[in-house]
Amino acid sequence: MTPARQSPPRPGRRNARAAAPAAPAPPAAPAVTPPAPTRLDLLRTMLLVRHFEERCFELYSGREIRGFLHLYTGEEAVAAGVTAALAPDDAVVSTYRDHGHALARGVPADAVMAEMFGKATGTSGGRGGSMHIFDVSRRFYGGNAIVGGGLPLAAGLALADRMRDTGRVTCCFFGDGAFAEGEFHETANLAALWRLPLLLACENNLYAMGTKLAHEHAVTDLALRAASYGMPAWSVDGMDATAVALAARQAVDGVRGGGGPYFLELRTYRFRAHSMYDPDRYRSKEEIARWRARDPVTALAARMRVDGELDDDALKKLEDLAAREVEDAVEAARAAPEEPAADLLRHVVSPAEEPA
Ligand SMILES: Cc1ncc(C[n+]2csc(CCOP(=O)(O)OP(=O)(O)O)c2C)c(N)n1
Ligand SMILES: [Mg+2]
Repeated sequence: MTPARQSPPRPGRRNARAAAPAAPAPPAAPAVTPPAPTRLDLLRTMLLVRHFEERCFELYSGREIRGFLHLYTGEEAVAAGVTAALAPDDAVVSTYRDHGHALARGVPADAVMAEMFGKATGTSGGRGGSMHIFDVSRRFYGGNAIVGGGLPLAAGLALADRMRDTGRVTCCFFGDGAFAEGEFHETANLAALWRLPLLLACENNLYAMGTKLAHEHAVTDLALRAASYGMPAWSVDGMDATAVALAARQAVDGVRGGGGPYFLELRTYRFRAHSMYDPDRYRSKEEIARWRARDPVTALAARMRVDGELDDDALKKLEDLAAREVEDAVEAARAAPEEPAADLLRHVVSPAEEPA
């Protein structure tokens, strides 16, 4: 059932006292969905994310990366498949588990790694760290430490695009835990009511920190519940990159075509603990092993082998390339400068208030 189209509110009168920064101009031509990715494209992206994440695990253990760290290992097919359906002009809003989304979106590994190290060359100048990867040039609007916090931001981006008729789509990643938050339900309702160009990409990895899906949700079929807001909603095997890419493409086409929001429940699993602080005592070794046996990277490589698209040598070359890119990023991050103390107040107070 599709709700009647309602008009979004008109922007209010501008507050004369607050000199708002000029909004970036909308694109000259409407955004167009890119061609479908090849399996090789998907594999390359997943390998880069896998190597990046596993290297971060080591660097954190060696105390070179500090602060919070939430790894994406096991969920790579989701980031690779969903971002492949997006045009460069589309927007992405992420979570605190954001490195995989950023890398798949094309944010350079160098800039992401430098952010992990807190260096000035990082995507947020080293001020954000792991949870705050941000790159406006790729319309990658973060990284957000608040569970569900990206959802209303994504609705705002989508509303702006709808009002300007740009043809652009905003994709918002969030978890099964965020689905339980008010932000999700308010965003879903308004997005459906206003027919916003929004793709809601729910990464259902079965846990919100140590809380199992069934301990948090009275009805665990998330697509069924999302559909009740009046939007197409599908459950997809999030361990299968080609299945994710296909579903994402269909959903993005539907959104771009003016169909309002679409919801994808991507059924996946994180192989590592919630964060580096989590002793991971709420899951059995057998459960983790069962999911690891469905590793999305090995699964895709195996299917490509069977179809004669990949052999051991080619896979080794791809692995080496991904490892090299990550290692170069680590070396560059180690050598990069920290922000000088003199810049401490930059972005904290308005330039007029900054001490000379
Ligand atoms: C509003 C809010 N409540 C609680 C937290 C603490 N917290 C951090 S991560 C998390 C679990 C979120 O799980 P989910 O949305 O499923 O994402 P996942 O970590 O599984 O990717 C919680 C409760 C927070 N950061 N923000
Ligand atoms: Mg979760």
